[in-house]
Amino acid sequence: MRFDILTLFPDMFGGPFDESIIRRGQDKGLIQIALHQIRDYTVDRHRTVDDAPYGGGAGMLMKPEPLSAAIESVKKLNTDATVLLTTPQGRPLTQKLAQELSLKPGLIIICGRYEGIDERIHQHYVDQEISIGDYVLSGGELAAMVLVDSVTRLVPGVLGSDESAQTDSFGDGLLEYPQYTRPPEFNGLPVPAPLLSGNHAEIIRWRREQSLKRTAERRPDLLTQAVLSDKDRLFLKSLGVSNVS
Ligand code: 9D3
Repeated sequence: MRFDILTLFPDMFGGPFDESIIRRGQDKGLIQIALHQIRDYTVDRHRTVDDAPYGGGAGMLMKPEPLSAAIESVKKLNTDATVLLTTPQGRPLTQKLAQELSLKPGLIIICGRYEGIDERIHQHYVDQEISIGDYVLSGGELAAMVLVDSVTRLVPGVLGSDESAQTDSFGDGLLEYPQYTRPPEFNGLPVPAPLLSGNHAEIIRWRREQSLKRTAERRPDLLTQAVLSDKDRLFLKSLGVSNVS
């Protein structure tokens, strides 16, 4: 998978992309990431990338010509790529969307800045607009990094077999159970007895119940979509939870 990222702040990407799984994906040749400074595609003396909105209002917009030139140029390097724009108005990023994007031949990601970009860039070039959640960021760069990270881990071969087994745990749509390592008592807190019992069936049951309890407490919205058994529903009912799938 090739990622081309168009941004006014390419230096922001150094840390996250030079470490850990994204680093490994690049080293293995499974992903390629190229950063492009949008300002390099200006032709005026002041290298202007922003302008005031027609109709007035606070703030500035990214002007269309440098973005257009940057996109046209990068499309030649990443043929058949899907063009994404990070924006608060976009489709919320979920594991399902990351899965879909991981199947694309390539991605071009435009990082929004200021109050947004000229609407004609959306119309001409953008295939999908993506948000990473309902909170306000200062620009699209951090969102682009989150997107690259979530997609990279799904590219076959990037994760080791140990790590990729973990990706499945999103599978039933429940939160993870609590986990413990040694020592058996820490700061007066014991490891729950079922985990020390050596009884595999008891461990499995305890973990499942903890997942269900946590999900009911913290993310009740997930229970309407979760894959549940009759036994799961019975346990949830014993907790007083009934609005489930
Ligand atoms: C006048 C309203 N503006 C400021 C509150 C709207 C606005 C414009 C640009 C708010 C944030 C931004 C910059 N954010 C992004 O570019 C962005 C973003 C986000 O803020 N939250 C979640 N996902 C994303 S993806 C890109």
